[in-house]
Amino acid sequence: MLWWTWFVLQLLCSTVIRGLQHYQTAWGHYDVCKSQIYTEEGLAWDYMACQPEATDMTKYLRVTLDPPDITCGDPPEMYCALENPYMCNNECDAATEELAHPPKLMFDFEGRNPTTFWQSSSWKKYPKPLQVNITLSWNKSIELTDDIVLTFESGRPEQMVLEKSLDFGRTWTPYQFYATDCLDAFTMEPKTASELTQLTLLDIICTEDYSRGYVWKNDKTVRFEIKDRFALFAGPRLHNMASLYGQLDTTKKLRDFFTITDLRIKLLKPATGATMVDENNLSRYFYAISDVKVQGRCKCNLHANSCVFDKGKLGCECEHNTTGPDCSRCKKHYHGRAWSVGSYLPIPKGTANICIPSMNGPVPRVCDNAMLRCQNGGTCHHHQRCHCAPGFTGVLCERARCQGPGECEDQRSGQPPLRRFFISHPLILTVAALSLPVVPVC
Ligand SMILES: [Ca+2]
Repeated sequence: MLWWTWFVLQLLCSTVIRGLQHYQTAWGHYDVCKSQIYTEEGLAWDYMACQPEATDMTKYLRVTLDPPDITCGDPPEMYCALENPYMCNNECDAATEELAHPPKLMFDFEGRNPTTFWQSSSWKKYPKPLQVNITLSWNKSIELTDDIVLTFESGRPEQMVLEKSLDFGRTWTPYQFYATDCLDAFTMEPKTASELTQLTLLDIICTEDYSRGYVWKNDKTVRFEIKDRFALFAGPRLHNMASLYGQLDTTKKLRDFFTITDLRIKLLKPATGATMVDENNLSRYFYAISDVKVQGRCKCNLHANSCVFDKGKLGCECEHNTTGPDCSRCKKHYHGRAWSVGSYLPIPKGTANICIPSMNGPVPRVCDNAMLRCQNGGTCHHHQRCHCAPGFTGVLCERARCQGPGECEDQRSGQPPLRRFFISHPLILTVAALSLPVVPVC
């Protein structure tokens, strides 16, 4: 009988834990930076790690082309189809709106028919290479959350490189190489993103998957596979984001891999279709891109849940007493401890790692009875210091005063339990409700 009870309890316990794990997978939105809670000392703030929602980042970029006059239409030019050199009805004229193909048409609303696209001038100077750099700048660190997708209106390039910068375009590193023949173009063995493992995730590969324009002329996209890389930690359908967040938390290299300030698309060789370039009809060879997708979010170091675009610049709306475009430092008078990035762990709220008031600032606003309350029965004195109740210490009286080994535990056990009632976060209410029956069983 005892054995049977033990078995049932174990079963119940593991079911509940599995249930909680299932719920946890749906958590981790990190969309709330703080919520008001009711403690025995009154209303106070509970702080959580938070980040802005992922969105279409192409709305906020600046595009530059190199060479700057590479866009077609000045002077007007007629283009022929790659597949049919006698079909030459593609006219580009920069002075006529309907016939112009400026760079902004890579980022306009999709779904128009016919599609709108940027187009380069043709390969008139063959055999001199036709090369174009397209640089996308955000002037702000952003974190990629989905695949980068380029859709070509022309054939996909035979050779190209996608590069990234983390320092506003001062230095560049490759993200991925693309070629019809990786060995020939870049002396690299061809690979695909699906061959990557947790150990090789940060490897820079050359892929032939997106360059076979002639054979696969209906496939017009070139990708940089962010989700395949996420899936190496979070599982094929990204159901275990907790695992990914755990990795991002502990591995700065991994976090930096998905963070950019700029992207550069280096178009090195246009689609030529056949093996030999037809020198008598070079207007068949050019680049044209109809759409660029970049999904991501502002990097705010888990200290902001919104990011605003003001006067042409993105900036985090920092919480947790932090400041700066990325919330990467403590604001004035809040240097009571070193700034620290927020943490995704523990799921689901993470750890806010807020900046706390300075001990010796010129105007040390330690407590204000609203956002910054003295804890554990302490009282705020002229906004400048907390008078702590006996047995407590710290800027906000947040710590038990310990004089010798074991004394803290005695003091804490002597205090009534600190009960917290979460009142402004329905998710946490759910968590609390789910957690309650678990404790006595497990
Ligand atoms: Ca377009």
